[in-house]
Amino acid sequence: MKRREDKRLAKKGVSLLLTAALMMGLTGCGKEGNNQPEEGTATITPTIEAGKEVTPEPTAEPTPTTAPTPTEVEKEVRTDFYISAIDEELPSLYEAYTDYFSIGVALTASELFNELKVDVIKDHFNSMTCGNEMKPDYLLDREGCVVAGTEECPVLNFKSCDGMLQFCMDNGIKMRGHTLVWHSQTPDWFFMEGYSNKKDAVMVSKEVMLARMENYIRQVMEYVNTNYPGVIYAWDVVNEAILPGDGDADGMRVQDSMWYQCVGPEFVEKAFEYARKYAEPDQKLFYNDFNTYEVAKRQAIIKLVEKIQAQGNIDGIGMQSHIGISSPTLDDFETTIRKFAETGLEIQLTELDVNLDSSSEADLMKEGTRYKRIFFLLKNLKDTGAANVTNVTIWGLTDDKSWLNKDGLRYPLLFTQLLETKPAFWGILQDEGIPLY
Ligand code: 9MR
Repeated sequence: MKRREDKRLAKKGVSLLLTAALMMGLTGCGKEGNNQPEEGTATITPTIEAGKEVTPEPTAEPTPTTAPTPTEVEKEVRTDFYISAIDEELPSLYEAYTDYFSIGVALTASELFNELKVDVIKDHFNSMTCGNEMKPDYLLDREGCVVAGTEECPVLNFKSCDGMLQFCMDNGIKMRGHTLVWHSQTPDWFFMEGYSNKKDAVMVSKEVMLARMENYIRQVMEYVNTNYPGVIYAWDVVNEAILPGDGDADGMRVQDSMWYQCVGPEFVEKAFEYARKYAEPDQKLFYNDFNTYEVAKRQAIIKLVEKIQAQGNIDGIGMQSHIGISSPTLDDFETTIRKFAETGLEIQLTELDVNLDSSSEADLMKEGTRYKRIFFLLKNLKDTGAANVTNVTIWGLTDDKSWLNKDGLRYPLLFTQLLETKPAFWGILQDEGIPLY
């Protein structure tokens, strides 16, 4: 604790010295401190134009005559973006957006054993998503299924996510339930007779699979809502079911989707029907997908959600938003949000991160700008009533833990491995030190 305090004071000292130096007009070693213009005279800054120095006409702007107060000094534009996030004086991300949307973070269960991380999580986030712990491959208990032998009702086990749900309940953090029905991270044996994992296993009928789906959704919702009432506010009911060009006329994912192959395209509608049946009335039901700014994909998603909307079983669209430093363009991003919003559904950015293949200072600043612009856009869309954005979730806490680090580090998040803030953090806060363009 003492070390933290020392570090904070040391940093503060450095930044005050720097700002004081700037206010005094010192750029080099600081001995020509007497270069303030005389009272009331205008400043004249020489500029270089086409290779020669040009002295502009004096402006009428008077020079401030009084010394800045300490408060003014502290308001100087930030230049140091790497601040220990354990510093209690940092502005809170979620508090900054209270009037707009909740701010979430995806975590793994083990991160909650790190007390320093827990402090940072509680300071900055009021929404959480389990990165993996609530997915079918974590909840489905194959041994239990085989022993119980109930073909239509799988056996589940919640030990993977109990701790995370409890943490949220204890700390007043809401959770996005991620994810009920997905082609990925769902074992093949879930679709087989006798829950067999053998090579020659036979797929169950559509009717049995729909019964398994309903019982799966029912049990997840009943367990979570009974044991952790009020924690989950949104469910990703179906994840990534659209993949135009995969063999379905409506752009559904076919080739690697056991759900499509076993049940047919209507598995999505059925999932939402069951989810509505068992969800608490205030829990919002979402369709969630990536690359939503691709035109064909966006169109297919809108067609799909409008059908479910007509049945009264969906409340929102989740834009995962695993994006690059310049792609998609902000225009494409905005167009998608606006088009999704035209359905009247809520919009959430459910898995935001920015894939960066370098950690150079310039690139980390560009990343800060990327985050700043996205949040600036979202605020604006909300302010103008163009879109009902209700949550933005960052897909991870510290850079070292990102799912993107497969072939090397990707620096996509808001905090370094040492829990220091990055320019991305200050970008979200719309800090003046981060350029908007
Ligand atoms: O973050 C998750 C990572 O730890 C897993 O290895 C991966 C496996 O599919 O899933 C990651 O989360 C995914 C999310 O559940 C759905 N959208 C894409 C995310 C990144 O792959």
